[in-house]
Amino acid sequence: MKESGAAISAARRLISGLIESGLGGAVVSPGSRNAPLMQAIRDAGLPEIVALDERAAAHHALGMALALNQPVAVCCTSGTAAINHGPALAEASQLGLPIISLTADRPEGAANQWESQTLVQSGMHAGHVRGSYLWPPKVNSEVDCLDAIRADLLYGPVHVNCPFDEPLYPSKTSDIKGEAPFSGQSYPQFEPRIDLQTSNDALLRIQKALERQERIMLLGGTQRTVIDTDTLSVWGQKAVIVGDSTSGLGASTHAIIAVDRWMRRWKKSGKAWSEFKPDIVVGFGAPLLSKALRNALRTEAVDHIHIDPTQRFPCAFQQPPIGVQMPVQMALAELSKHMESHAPTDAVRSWQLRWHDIESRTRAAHDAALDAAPWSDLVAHAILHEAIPLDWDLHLGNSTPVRYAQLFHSSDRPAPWSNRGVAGIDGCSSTAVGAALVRRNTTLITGDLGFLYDANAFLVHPTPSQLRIAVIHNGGGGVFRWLDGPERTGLLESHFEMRHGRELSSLCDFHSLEHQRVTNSETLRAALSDWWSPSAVPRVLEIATSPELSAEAYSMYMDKVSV
Ligand SMILES: Cc1ncc(C[n+]2csc(CCOP(=O)(O)OP(=O)(O)O)c2C)c(N)n1
Repeated sequence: MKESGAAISAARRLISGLIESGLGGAVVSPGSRNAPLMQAIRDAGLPEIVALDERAAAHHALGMALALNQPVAVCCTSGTAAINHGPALAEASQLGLPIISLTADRPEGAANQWESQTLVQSGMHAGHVRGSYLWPPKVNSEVDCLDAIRADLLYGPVHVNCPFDEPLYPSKTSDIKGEAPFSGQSYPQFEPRIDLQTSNDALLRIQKALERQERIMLLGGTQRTVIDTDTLSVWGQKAVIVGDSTSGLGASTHAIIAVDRWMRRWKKSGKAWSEFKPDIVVGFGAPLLSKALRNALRTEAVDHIHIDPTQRFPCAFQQPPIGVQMPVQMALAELSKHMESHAPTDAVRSWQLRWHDIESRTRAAHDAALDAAPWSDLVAHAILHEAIPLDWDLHLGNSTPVRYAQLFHSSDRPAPWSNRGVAGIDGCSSTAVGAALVRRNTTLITGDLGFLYDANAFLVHPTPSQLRIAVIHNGGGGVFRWLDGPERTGLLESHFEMRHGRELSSLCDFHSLEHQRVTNSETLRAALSDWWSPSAVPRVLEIATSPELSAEAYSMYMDKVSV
């Protein structure tokens, strides 16, 4: 057997170059072709976790990158393993998160030589990454390649395909001394990195555009930076602030978070949209949860400015926006300096008042509407949101959990997270596991289908003990009862909800997760009383509700808060 040669040294040069570019950790999945990368990661002492399922592994990396604010690599073997990085890369690309997919490959041409576990990997993720690279590079120098990767990581994920010739292993046993990383329940030690920032001169254009308009709406979808309260209070004076609880706008007491609820009351009020329509929208983040507001904003022309450090400038309101390529906090802070000197006119004040009047009436009706609700998803979410400790991060599953969370938002709590970039249910648990491994205190509220789908999230080493997962078990995809349509197909239970009848406790046993099941408000409250106390393994709280009653309770609540 040849001495480990080209492959391992190429892997070492790549990993050390990436570490110089700020790489903060890695998630590796078992395989042979990626052995050189695994050894290089370990030899470099890079904090790492091991995850079996590559789809989950890439989401773990996403959660880690999010919590660390630092690039995180995810490394796998060749073949379909590499395709499984796709969903998390797509999510990271929408939200500008720096994950690096390192896919080991057979040597070039192997796919045509009757080699197993081969497919075309070079450029396979091109539609969902900032850049696709080959390592070692063929055209540019390694230095140029690493520079290009570093530049791309400012804006989102990259894919590096690594065709490796054998040998893939060292000829003698590795002489690394000491414990393998993460044996027992030790945790990776990560150092947070300062945000990388860019700027451009579009601010001048945006300032001019803002000066021309009276009614300004600040509109935020999911993104990872929390906007500071000083900036928000300036915007609150001059603009109407609307955003998802995951938008970073939630610390503003002026912000309208549950805008779907607002829209219902407005529609029932009989008042014309023209009374509420903004002249200009300053938007950012992932697509807004509220389809109703997006549609209303499309009915008549509104100007649109869009802030996005990764240069994604959607044509959301029928005309191209003015794009501002800058971190959201930075752009909003810069603009707020300019806005301070412009006192709002009486017309602007009364426009703002109209929005806030509807919002405060809606909020005032909330408690009574909730009190009238029977045991249901709505009540379970209310109790959970009330109880989550302030020093625990909150992740939300991508179905009704993220939508219910809008109703229970509080400006005192840290902004929650949800994978809203492409809104898949496939990696919500894995993302929370990744975040918990570096932040430690993470609560996830998810649905039963999302939990079952991402069951491999827990095939990870180590598993974070400071993770709490509340699974709202309404028998399947409860969201399909919110939609007008599935019921009329006659396929609601079988094809939409997918009533599965599985015992979540079996899955928890399998993964050695603590499991408890509650079936009403009293048992839920009792279970939560010490749910967040220290534990050796993650805790799962299964909250059983009725799908029919849950749909009914939600619709009754919405009716009550909107009249
Ligand atoms: C990967 C992926 N597959 C399918 C969907 C479509 N989808 C959206 S919500 C949902 C049901 C989720 O059910 P559950 O997690 O139980 O949450 P609930 O609707 O009950 O809140 C499905 C299948 C998706 N968003 N992502």
